[in-house]
Amino acid sequence: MKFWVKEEVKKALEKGQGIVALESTIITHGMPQPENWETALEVENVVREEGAVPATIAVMEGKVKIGLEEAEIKELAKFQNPRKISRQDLAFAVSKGLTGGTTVAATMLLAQRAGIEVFATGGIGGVHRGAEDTFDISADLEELARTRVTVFCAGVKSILDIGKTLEYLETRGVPVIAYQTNHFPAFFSDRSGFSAPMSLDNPGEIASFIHNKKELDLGGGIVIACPVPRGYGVSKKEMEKALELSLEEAEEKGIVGKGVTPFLLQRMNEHTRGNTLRANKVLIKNNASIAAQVSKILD
Ligand code: PSU
Ligand code: MN
Repeated sequence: MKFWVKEEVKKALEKGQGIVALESTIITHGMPQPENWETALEVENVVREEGAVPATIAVMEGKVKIGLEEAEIKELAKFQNPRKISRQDLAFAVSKGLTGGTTVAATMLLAQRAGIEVFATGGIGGVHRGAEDTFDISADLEELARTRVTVFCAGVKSILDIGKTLEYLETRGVPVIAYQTNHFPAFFSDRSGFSAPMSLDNPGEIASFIHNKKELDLGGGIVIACPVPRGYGVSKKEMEKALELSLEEAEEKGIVGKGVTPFLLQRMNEHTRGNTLRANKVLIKNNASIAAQVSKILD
């Protein structure tokens, strides 16, 4: 058996309770220790406090896990050289008995397989700056085009090309909805300078949007972009300085492919003396809370 569904999640699926899928690359590659497991457990608690059931998804020794126990979250967080598992890597990780965090793309497709419709994360991947040369476009975007899961995030980080990411999502027909604002958020900051194509104001409106999209048989996912709570963002000036330095370092070190996002996240945190990590912790909990509220009222 390669596919394990945690008992608590199985029961919630049977009873039709609200369930929120959570990704695990943020644990293995997105945050340092001990914040990675502390935050993962806090996010699960936020979902529970809202009356829904969390399902952190990962691959442990080649087993696909839909829902991790607390001890497994800690084990994953402390694992030496975990894999970053996107759609491309999934069959390989299972075949080789590997352990790793699933990206937004892999978590979405596994959530759908398990019957979970709602998923919360910090930020999704997107079109990287300079993609016209590198072709570095996250598999998250293609997954959003093909997999019916609603992803709650805080937008996309300005380490990416936000304009091109929004264009790509439009081309692939993925609805992008900003929550309680017309501004498309930029992860660490509540505004990216781009406006969102659509905006919705409360969990009920989101649930009804999901319902109508299903009725229309449109397929594919939905992005719900929730701005980082007021007072917890990182100022544009601080961000841009840190980003410029981090991008230069990535180029000097020849970081490419899967390594780019984790490297930039780590360096930005160092350059901002922990401010980006602090924002990250707050925004992911906010996204999880909104996702949980919606998961409970889906029909
Ligand atoms: N954004 C973050 N933190 C993260 C990621 C994105 O703020 O940890 C992770 C997510 O798991 C996302 C992945 O799916 O990075 C995208 O990686 P890539 O760009 O290599 O597709
Ligand atoms: Mn990439």
